[in-house]
Amino acid sequence: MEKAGVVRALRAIVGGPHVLTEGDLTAYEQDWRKRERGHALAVVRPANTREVAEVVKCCAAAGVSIVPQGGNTGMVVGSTPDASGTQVVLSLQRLNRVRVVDGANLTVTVEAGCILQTLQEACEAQGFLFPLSLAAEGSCTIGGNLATNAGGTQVVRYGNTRELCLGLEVVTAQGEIWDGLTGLRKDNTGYDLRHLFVGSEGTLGIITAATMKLYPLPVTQLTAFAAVPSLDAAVQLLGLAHKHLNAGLTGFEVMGDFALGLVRKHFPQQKVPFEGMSSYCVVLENSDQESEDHARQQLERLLEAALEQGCVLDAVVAENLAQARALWHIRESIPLAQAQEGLNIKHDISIAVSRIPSFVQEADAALQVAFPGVRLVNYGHLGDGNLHYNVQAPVDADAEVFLTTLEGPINTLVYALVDQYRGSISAEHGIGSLKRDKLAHHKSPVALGAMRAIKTALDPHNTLNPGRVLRRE
Ligand code: FAD
Ligand code: 2HG
Ligand code: ZN
Repeated sequence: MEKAGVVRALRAIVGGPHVLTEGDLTAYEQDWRKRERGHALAVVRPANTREVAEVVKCCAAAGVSIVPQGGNTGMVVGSTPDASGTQVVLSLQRLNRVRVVDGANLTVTVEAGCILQTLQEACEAQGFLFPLSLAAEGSCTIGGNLATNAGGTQVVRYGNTRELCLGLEVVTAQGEIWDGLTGLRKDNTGYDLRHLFVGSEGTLGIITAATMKLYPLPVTQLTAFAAVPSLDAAVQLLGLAHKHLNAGLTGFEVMGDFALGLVRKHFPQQKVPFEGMSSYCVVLENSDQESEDHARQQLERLLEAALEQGCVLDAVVAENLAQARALWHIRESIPLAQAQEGLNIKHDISIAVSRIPSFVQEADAALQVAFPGVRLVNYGHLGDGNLHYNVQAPVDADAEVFLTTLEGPINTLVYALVDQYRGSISAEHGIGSLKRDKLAHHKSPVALGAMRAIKTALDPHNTLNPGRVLRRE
């Protein structure tokens, strides 16, 4: 079918106004990091699961490939079309209802295009916590979170999106609908399809709804911001925090001094504590079901022990919610400050927590020898062993030229070291197209073979997000 025929057929399914072919489509065609700008045959915005299934059938019959898209906040160029003008962007934005908050079973069933923050607020309004939290929560969608198995800042206590997911509704590459929304916590009836679709980045099926776990709202949440003398000390502090706070430890983030310097530079209205005092700072959170006094006592005991052991130089504990938000806001502003500073190279890596300090020491030294002047923006979810070990061009270099010439060699150096440490080259952002060719080098042939077999079995005609995660065959 020629292009006009496909557009006509799609309009018949979702209605004319929801098939976009003209005007400014930047929000759908360019990735958040501005790494690539594609061109879509059309952007299609179905209203419900049935329409998604019809759109998929229509595209499959016409041999048109589909790029599923949620909030388009992904970090690895996975949700935008290629430059061919032949792919349909299937936006889930209109499937945005919270279907049911089921307090009796501590679950929420929600449609894929629901904005994460909207979901958090809907659950909170009914007295429940939906704990997934990331700086993009005002624009990313729960479907995108599931498709990337997003992490964020509460993983140390609640796990990543996969661990929060009890069931899915999915439209397959053939346009069939799989209803797996039972919400059961135990169901060992063969292969768990949910785990195939979570983290599959739109390559195996289109997630249209999900049933997720809920938790009771904590009685209180206290946030501390601490200057630590070294990364080693941050790891030592993490050990103490586990011991003193146990399940109360709901966040533990590390931030290098250069990363915090970018926040000071680009968001001068924010008050970032401890300037010039230390090479790293930590933000940590204690959630408690007892009382604010209890939580404060626990936190103070932890910080006293840490000061005594020399793994904290100084610390502040937020006095109220506004102060806590301001401290978290500093951490959450780092990716935005980095974007303001210019194009950069991201390494979203995970390594066993105890080995992170020696990894960073080796990587910092090797990068400065091989690429003098590079600026290292190191921060992340230390509680999960997940660093954003990012590289910014030297101060007077052209960032675009820097990336074109040095991204490959810099990635090779960093990822070789990640392999030596038996780490992962993608802790939470996924593979998309940016890391696809690296995956082929860093994943075992056995695992890659199994992944290809799964893709071929579920999507034999490569309709769904072709060329993402795995190379097109
Ligand atoms: P999109 O970007 O639209 O899509 C991401 C991938 O999922 C694409 O491959 C797309 O095809 C696929 N997809 C989207 N929706 C569906 C669906 N319904 N069915 C099937 N496939 C689908 N990530 C983290 O893990 N942790 C963080 O702390 C974090 N912080 C961030 C902070 C900022 C400021 C920004 C900009 C991003 C951050 N991210 C983080 C990355 C990003 O927000 C997450 O990957 C998020 O889960 C993507 O959701 P989205 O709705 O924007 O998905
Ligand atoms: C975060 O933790 C995000 O802030 C973004 O995962 C990381 O920009 C990055 O490198
Ligand atoms: Zn992150």
